[in-house]
Amino acid sequence: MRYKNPIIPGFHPDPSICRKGDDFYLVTSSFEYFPGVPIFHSRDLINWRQIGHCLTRKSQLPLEKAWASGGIFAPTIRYHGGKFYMVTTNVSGFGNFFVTATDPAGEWSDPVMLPIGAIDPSLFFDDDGKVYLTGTERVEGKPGISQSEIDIETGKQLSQTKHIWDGTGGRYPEGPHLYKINGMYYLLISEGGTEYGHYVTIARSKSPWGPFESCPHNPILTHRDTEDEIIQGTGHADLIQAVNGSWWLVFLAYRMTAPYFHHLGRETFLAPVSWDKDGWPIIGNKGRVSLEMEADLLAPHSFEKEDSRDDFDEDKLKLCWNFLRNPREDSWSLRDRPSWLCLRGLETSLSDIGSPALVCRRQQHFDCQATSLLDFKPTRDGEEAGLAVYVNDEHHYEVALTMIEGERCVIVRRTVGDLSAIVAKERAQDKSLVLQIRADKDHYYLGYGYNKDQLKIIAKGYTKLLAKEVTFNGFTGAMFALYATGNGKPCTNPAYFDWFDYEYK
Ligand code: 6LW
Repeated sequence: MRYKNPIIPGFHPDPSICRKGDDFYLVTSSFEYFPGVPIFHSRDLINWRQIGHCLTRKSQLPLEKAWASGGIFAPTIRYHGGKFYMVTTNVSGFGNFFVTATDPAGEWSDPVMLPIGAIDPSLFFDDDGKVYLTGTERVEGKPGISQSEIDIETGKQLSQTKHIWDGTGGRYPEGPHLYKINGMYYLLISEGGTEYGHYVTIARSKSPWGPFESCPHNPILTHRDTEDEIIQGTGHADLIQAVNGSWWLVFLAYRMTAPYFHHLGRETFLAPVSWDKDGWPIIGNKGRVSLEMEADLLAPHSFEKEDSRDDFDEDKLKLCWNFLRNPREDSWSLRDRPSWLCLRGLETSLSDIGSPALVCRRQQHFDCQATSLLDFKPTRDGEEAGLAVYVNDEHHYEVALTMIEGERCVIVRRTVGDLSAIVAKERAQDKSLVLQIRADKDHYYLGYGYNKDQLKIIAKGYTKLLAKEVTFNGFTGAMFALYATGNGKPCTNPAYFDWFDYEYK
């Protein structure tokens, strides 16, 4: 049977997966966004539904100091002894820690701190009760994969941190996971860096400490040096075995819109795994994957399709919504005007590193459109509310209602690096506005109107100017954002959004 990749589209990098009975759970990294570490559930590895976040409290996820693409790097999720464990790194906060839960939908525990300086931490629970913490850290000056034994109740190290493998010679050996398969310890990592040179390698040993013997057909997965292949950057993988004994690999990759640009971020992909006669894994089509793949799939288990429209009728935000860093609780409300989202613009703007009055959701499709109805009465120049496609503080396009020289206007502003300009401006009537950003592979089209059926585009911009290749080492991807700002001073009036539509082809 055939299935489509990515299995979780849009900015969902660094996937890690575990299984409890017939249920699979998968987490991804979330960087400067709050809540952190979204968690998904599936019964067939193809259909996934978000069930929550692992980090929902500021005490678990302080992001005040998070730069663009700082915050939460790669997580690992494991299930052992009736408990779920999620371990990760807050590179802009308190470093490495894990949280636990009996219900993966949460709430998750307070952080248990880990005294290591790594990124990409992973946990392995051995049959003898020992627990190993594996990560990416220089040990005795050697870059590569590090490991120590820990007390899983306290996080305390029970051994020195040792260097256990540095891969096959690629730069940045990272993203390690240890497994025990048929009595052998397998160590899966990525090398080459999370760009076009990314690749997955594996090694094995009779001991969890090594020495590790490298797989003779490493790299087991890569798209480096491929031509005419829109899937690029394959790496950062995690192995999982289903109840029926079949093996699978989840990993990150990205889809280019054209050589060599991608703006949706690194997405979660799936490949079937077979094993050769010597007990080494073969991934997908001999280390290659595609947008449509053939596999002996598990029994299908689909979920009800999410509504494209959010009417903000509930007393809490849907799981798809995120804040930038830790939100000021007085900057947003679902109670101020029932069935409307209220955003109270702060001095913080979209081009500041901070937490503006903003909620955002991932753009998950090349061809899609985001639409929202706004009721806002700016009373001072600089007060602004609108709809943006946002990658970071230096890369965003927005269509917004503002006041300029005392006049109520609709504008489109485009910010790319150190260039920022209002590229369209029209007088606005004193009534609610419908704002829309439509996207195809190459452009965003920004427009407005006074009812959804009569919208007009007033500007457009290249998607590639919001691509990772332009945004300087961004680890995230395009987000559609509702926002309000006073651009240096708090707004006098709140902005109210009645509904938000995310539609795709
Ligand atoms: C992650 C590292 C990587 O921690 O990029 O692709 C870093 N892999 O393993 C951020 O996603």
